[in-house]
Amino acid sequence: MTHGHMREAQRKKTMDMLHTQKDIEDFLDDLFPRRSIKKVLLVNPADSHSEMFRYDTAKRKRYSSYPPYGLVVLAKNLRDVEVEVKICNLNHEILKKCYESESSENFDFDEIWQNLLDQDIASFQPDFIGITCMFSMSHESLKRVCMWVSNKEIPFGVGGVHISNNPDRVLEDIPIIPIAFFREGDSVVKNFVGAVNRSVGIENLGQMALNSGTSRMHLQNESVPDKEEIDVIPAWDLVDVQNTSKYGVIGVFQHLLPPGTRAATILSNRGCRADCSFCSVRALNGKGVRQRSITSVVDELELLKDTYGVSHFMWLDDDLLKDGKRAIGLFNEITRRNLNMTWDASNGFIAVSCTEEVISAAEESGCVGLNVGMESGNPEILKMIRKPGTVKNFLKVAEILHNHERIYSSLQLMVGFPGETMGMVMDTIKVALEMDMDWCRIAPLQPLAGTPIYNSMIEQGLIERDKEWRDIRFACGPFGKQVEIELGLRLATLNFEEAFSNISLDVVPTGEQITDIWFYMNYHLNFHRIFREDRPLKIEQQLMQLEYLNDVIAPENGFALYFTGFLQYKSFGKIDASVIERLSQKLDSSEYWQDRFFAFGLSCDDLTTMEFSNRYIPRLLPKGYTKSLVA
Ligand code: B12
Ligand code: SF4
Repeated sequence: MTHGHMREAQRKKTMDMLHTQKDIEDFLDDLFPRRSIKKVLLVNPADSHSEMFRYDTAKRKRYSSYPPYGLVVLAKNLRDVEVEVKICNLNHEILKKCYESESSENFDFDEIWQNLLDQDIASFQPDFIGITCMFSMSHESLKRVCMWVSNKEIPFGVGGVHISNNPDRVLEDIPIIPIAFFREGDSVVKNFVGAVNRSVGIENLGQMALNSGTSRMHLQNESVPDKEEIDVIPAWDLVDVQNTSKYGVIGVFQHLLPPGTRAATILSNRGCRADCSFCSVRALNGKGVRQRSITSVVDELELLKDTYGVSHFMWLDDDLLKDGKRAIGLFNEITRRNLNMTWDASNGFIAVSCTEEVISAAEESGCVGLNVGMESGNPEILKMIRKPGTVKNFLKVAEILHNHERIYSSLQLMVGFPGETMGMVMDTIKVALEMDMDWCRIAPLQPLAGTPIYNSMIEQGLIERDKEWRDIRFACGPFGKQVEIELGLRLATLNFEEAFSNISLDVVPTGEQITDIWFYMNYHLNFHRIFREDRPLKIEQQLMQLEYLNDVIAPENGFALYFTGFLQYKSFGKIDASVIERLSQKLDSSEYWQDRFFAFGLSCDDLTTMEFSNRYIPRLLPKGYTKSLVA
């Protein structure tokens, strides 16, 4: 039997365990001999583990530092049933300690989180510990926290997107987890505490697995929180919201915010009307959208502003614009209450809902940045992935956004869908160039467990199910593969020009070619287009974006330095010597960047001669591509 087959057999054995109400009672009796939960400690593990965490990256505040929104929501629900709650945000504390440390020698990642967790457990004496995990990439961090907590003889459980998407695999790899909760936990935790405390019948338990190590009971009841249940203001007093954004990044529009801006997040709607085949939102939130009342949302913003001094927020919503009238009502209410906050929609808007009326109201209410989800410019791919919107819609939205220059508008793209040929990718590049948005956020497809595309790719043998968690890395972001390539920690194509120009239009690119195609798209859609930018406000925004890339997001990126130089030349007629010096050092010390600069016809000398000879003609095209790339 192969390893994979053994796991499959184990999965079947544990999943199918039949149980009676008495089995559940016995399980709870064993775990909670006093049958009492009065205090719950909620834990947010660090996003990464010690070997993945890079001190320098954290020091320049590049990692994400979000308030643990899921936990503040759960805390509010637990308080409603008289449970005392404490939140231990290990991700935040690690970033804070790194920021405060004088050097990496005085910084011990594991010691920091273990001590903090121990202190909270000792001082709070919880009856139950709930641990969250959002990303598969954070599995190892979750595992280490679970192992640590399992020595404390306090019952614990885990929940969140990662666990919901991979229930059995998580329990197989961390069998000491007694309880795994799935999907939205709002009502689930209340029923769970009630069942343990014998104030709620155990027949109400659901969305969880009770795991004894040798057997597992899956409790199937669903209690999706309804409109009233989501209409709550989370327990913000339990987290250090004043300082969260001080140590890291919230959203993708930080470059637009004045230094020191206090930022937070807010969730208004649950779920999404669409069902894109690569997205795991439906698996977590079910079908459709549940909308929170406008009053409750704006009350929460007022609280964040007045009590915690937050002046910028990011919507966590997957489909904020589901109902255009409501969205306009929401934005107008923010304007009417004169909150004087800015906001961004880093998580993206659905293109068809971005009408002139909606975008005007958004801008008026403080929107400074938004993403539009497009993913592909090829109609066949759009249909296959079930993306809402057509090429015509996308072009129309771009036209609307061009009338709102104050909003920095970006486009979300993906590459590497099954069956997607190089020719289809070129369609995406063409449409994106025509849309001429301020930035494109391009992600190679990462099939996520629990999504339709993941299942179909497993069936087609395109991916393996049992990949080790440790090997799971998303392509982009601070822990992503691309950063490692640019830092020289991962292998890269040696001769980019040769490799790229040999990709024919009718082939479906390999994984390695996708990395090069991503690079090509990033150059053309984000950097080369800057040569054509003439609008003064946009030049100002792009300079802020590039400087933020140079200092925080990607100091390893040669293009960001080159185009900072170009925009300085365009704005002021001269270029800072420090920019030229940094670029020259980078090119001298990196064969990778020398090769890429050569491939795109760029040179550090362009910044001293101030002649940008490759300004109009993109030098590199895939094999057989005869159309013009310039829009
Ligand atoms: C904000 C966000 C981010 C933020 C980080 C947020 C953070 N650390 O808090 C940032 C920008 C960093 C981010 C990045 C990415 N993200 Co993201 N992100 C989200 C988003 C939009 C909102 C998360 C959120 O706060 N939701 C609201 C709260 C209330 O929900 P929640 O935390 O899930 O909590 C509820 C339940 O899960 C449950 N629960 C949670 N914990 C616990 C614990 C217990 C004990 C119990 C009982 C219950 C419970 O109860 C809560 C209340 O109902 C979600 C989509 C979504 N709507 O969830 C995607 C999502 C989580 N992201 C996703 C993806 C794909 C990514 C990226 C790969 C994108 C990219 N291409 O780069 C990267 C990867 C980041 C990395 N580490 O490498 C995927 C899933 C990822 C996965 N399965 O691994 C999601 C689901 C979106 C999607 N399109 O499919 N993301
Ligand atoms: S529109 Fe966005 S959130 Fe909705 S299903 Fe598609 S990718 Fe997911």
